[in-house]
Amino acid sequence: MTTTGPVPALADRAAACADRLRAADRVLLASHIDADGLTSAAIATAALSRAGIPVETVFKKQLDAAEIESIAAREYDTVLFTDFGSGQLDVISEHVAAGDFEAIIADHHQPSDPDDCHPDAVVDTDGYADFETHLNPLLEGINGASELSGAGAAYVLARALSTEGTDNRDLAALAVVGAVGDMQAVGGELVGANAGLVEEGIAADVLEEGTDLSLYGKQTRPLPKLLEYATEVPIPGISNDQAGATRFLEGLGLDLKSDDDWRTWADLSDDERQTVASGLVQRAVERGVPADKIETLIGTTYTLTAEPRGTELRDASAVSYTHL
Ligand SMILES: [Mn+2]
Repeated sequence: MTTTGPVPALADRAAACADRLRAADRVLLASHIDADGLTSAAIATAALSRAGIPVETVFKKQLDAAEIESIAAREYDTVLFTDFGSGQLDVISEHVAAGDFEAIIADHHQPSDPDDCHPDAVVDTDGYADFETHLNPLLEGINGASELSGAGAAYVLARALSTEGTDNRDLAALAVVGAVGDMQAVGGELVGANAGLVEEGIAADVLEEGTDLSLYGKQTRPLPKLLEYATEVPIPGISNDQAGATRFLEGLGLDLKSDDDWRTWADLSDDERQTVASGLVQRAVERGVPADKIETLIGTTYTLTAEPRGTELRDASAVSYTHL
């Protein structure tokens, strides 16, 4: 099966990494313990397991010489680093040159200076340390802070690990969670290579992109609380004002409860959401909230459609901030 993958510029690197992993009896996966690193590991372990490659995962707060030494002591022949590793190529290259393990790296951080690395293990790519199984957007002119995260790099690798049984496109939802968690959304929206991942997730039916209020807690918070606690764009008479938020919603003619339960944003019909969004924008304008602030009230949302309705697991930003 030949495919250029979701990020064509990284296709050759992804293929080299996938070939090396397929040749391994077992793989030790080391990943960063933050939202992007955890989703990176979830993507990589899923793809490796589906490809029939045994994998064990370890998480590290930071990857320093002592941590890399402890990884080498595990006596795995093949180590996959996700969401870190590029910036530690100086240390990793020493271990590779000593024959401690073969390294595969899927990362988006700035690689080490080649002069600091073991010359037998790395080459120089535009002043960055590099080698064959190094999957990093920066080495191909893609911005690693806004266009592809660690989870995105892991997803590109996962797509290259596709088997007869699966193309791994369902993992795009996790890649989007990682990118959002890595604060890569530009003006509330994923751009560049990240946008390609969103498209793959939509095509695989695991992701929906929409325009919506960009408030936290839309799936679970009672409506008055949703508005009361939404303080990133303070709206006079609503933000930090429970009675004011309730009065505002009642003034729009909404039913705030269904039976005895508070309704959430997720419970509203499209028409009701439109009513609330318009009402909020109108109130903000009337009370003199600056236009550039008001714009941020409405943003692009990424919904994980495979997750149950009414849980924060459906909302990519909520998953990043609360569950990881
Ligand atoms: Mn990251």
